[in-house]
Amino acid sequence: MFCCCVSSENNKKYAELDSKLERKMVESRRNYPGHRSLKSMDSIIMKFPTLREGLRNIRNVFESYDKDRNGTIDMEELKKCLEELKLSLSEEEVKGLYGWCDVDGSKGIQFNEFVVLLCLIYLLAKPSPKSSAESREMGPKLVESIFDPIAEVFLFLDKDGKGKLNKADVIKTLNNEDYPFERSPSHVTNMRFEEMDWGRKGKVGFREFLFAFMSWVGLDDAEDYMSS
Ligand SMILES: [Ca+2]
Ligand SMILES: [Ca+2]
Repeated sequence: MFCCCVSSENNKKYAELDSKLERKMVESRRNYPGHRSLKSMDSIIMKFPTLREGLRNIRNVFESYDKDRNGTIDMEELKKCLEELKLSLSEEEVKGLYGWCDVDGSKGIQFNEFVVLLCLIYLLAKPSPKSSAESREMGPKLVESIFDPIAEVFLFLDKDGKGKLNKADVIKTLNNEDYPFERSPSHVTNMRFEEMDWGRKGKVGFREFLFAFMSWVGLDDAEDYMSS
């Protein structure tokens, strides 16, 4: 019974984070004009090698903060990491995001969860582009260079601009006659959407999108963490 209360408390917290992120994605349309220059899935696939490179850099960050080398980042390790990357959120918020991104419930953050967590913290903690203009240290630049383009892909797919992806729009974009996504038949694009749509609600938030997008981009060492 105790467990039950804790999980409904968490569910409430996660629902709040979900709507916060949704609002953030709506607001972000102004901050990321780059999504308007994306024309097709092809123009997105062209970015995959750069994104893969960025993910490799984040993997190095992950490994350098996993001090006890157990393959996961715990709360203490995360705090140090956020300090150095100059990403600031309240402790409460970081805890909420930590649980929200620990999707396998292992109580530790593996690499793919870490990428999502870092990206959400970056988006939710990010001040307006103008006020952050003076801080261009290596850390923030590393996260910007990978997460800004990924946010643009999401905004490109979010055709109605409501902060969530809806099935009809995504399938239409992936099946664009001029640029079919990997020339996939429609059942494959359907599957692509379902990979993201965990709750089977026909709507996908940025967090679910990120997990799926990382596997689309692929990593050389993807098996290391996908199978673990
Ligand atoms: Ca660790
Ligand atoms: Ca985990």
